[in-house]
Amino acid sequence: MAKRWKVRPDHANWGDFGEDDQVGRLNLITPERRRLAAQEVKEGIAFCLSLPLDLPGGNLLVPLRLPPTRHVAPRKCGHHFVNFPMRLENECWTDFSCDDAVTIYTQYSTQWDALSHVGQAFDADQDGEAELVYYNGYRGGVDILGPEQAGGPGAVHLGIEKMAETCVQGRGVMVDAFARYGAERKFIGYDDLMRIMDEDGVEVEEGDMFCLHTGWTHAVAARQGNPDVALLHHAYSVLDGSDEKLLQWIEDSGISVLIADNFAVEGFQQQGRGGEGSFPALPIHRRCLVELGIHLGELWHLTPLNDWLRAHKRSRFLLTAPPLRLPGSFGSPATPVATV
Ligand code: UVW
Repeated sequence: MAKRWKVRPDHANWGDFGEDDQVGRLNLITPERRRLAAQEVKEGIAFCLSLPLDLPGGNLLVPLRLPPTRHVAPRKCGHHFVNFPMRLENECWTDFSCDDAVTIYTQYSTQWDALSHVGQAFDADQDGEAELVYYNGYRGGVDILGPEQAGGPGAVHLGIEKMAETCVQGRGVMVDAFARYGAERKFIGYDDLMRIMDEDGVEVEEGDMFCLHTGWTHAVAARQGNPDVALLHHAYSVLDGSDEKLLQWIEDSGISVLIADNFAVEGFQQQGRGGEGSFPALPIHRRCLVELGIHLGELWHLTPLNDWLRAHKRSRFLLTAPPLRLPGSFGSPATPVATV
């Protein structure tokens, strides 16, 4: 089979984990690193890092993403499949049961972005024209299929199930931006991040699962399903993807995944560096998902864990956070568990 790419983007690690790799930096969570992560379990206290999946509520965050809807199976023997009397021919059992089906927009609430979530235009085959490429040179229209294509829509490669198969368990490290910036809409660059980490004595090592606590998700949850645009789009901190030093740190630090308790991890860019006409809206998405194979976790509920860690002068914990093993999906809800 012909190689998928001849040249890779400047910062890409394509091929470094194998020509056909589909999990990127998750390869850095080795058995030895997982063993070290388990040593962070000292009290045996566990935290659920997911919102209820019907939050934020409404669709003001991303109009196309809707809250979950529940359906029940068609009636059977005159009954809905809720409080359904289980029968054996004419004999009546004493059991009743309930089944349901749920339509979930995979990125509506606490979630992982799959490596198939974002691609970029790049001339990887050097034919003079940019094509749509994803991590490791996988292609839009070939590996990532649209609804009009046979077998689509879905990811033939880079689907979220590949992430699930790694189990997604390792050492989490918390950085608390909320303690510095509160509800201020702050674009956090490299210098800001390093200052927080220095002052709080946070160390990040290769393979660590990096978590940024901003307080946004906690504030959204407090609105009980009715958050407004001011909160959703104009409050609390986000990473600043226009800061090349921050992008370089993400690359050099060796973090395995990047997680935040906000929407999109980073703020949308309104203009290109140097005033270019076209530029990425979400440069961290590009560096992480496309170039380096770093999955992004978004809308996680980190505040209770963050507060516990801060009170106990700790920043590290065991994190277990598989997505659904849902073949071909571009993202997945998650119910991550942190154990301290
Ligand atoms: C977008 O798709 C804009 O970002 P996210 O990764 O938040 O889903």
